[in-house]
Amino acid sequence: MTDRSFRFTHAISRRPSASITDGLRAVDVGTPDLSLFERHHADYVAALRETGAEVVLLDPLEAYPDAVFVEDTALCLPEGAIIMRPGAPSRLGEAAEMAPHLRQLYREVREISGADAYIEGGDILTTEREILVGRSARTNAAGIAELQSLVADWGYQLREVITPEGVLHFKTDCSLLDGQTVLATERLAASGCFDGYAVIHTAPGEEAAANTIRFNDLVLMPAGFPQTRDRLVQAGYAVREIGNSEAAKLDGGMSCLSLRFSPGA
Ligand code: CIR
Repeated sequence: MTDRSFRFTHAISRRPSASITDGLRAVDVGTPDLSLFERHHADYVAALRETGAEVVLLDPLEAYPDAVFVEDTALCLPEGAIIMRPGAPSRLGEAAEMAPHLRQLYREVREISGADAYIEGGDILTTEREILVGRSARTNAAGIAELQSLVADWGYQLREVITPEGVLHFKTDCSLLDGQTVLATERLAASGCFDGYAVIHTAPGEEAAANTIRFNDLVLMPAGFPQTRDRLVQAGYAVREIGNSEAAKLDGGMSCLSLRFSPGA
């Protein structure tokens, strides 16, 4: 077994724009504060860089309030990148904004192009052995089918899983910790989608801690979830807590804020 599911040479992140106040949200729990969001984002990028990776930091995109959540625009695999078709109409144009940056780093970039195909990166979890894709309000059957056809010749077989009702993305409720271990909410793990993996559950009441990222030697997790943090530390992970209060107002977590990859690995 290799560890290519969590070892990365590169990441791409985008600074939040002033238009972040218009970002999508399921429930309005307050307007995000741009300067605090910028500070959290800077801490996040610094932590990625600390692991030795090259982080491409893109300028804010005022025209797209949710553009800071770059993860939804692409799926990055060692063999190439796939440009997504976000299911939120206000976010569709973000994918074309990301494509040129990936073309600079990858030899092969493919695109989801079907007019009725929708898929967002937040619904895709790539593990050591497979790619899990959750159907959701943002990701439909046509999007999943087109993704499958685009990655088949690279040797990938997708597994369709369920994004729990009322949860934005599949990865809102889970994240990969290493080649065989995931962090997941109990409500998601109960679906059986992680049978065969070791599962660490978020602590009761701390479901919002599930969206972390394993990035090289660090696990970045949102600050404010001490019981889940302790579970990860006890399991031996090097945890870095990052302020996430402003992204959380827009249903965002750690994975949404970057694309992580090793082109040609
Ligand atoms: C949205 O609703 O699209 C954004 N406000 C949040 C996107 C979060 N992205 C992610 O979980 N991958």
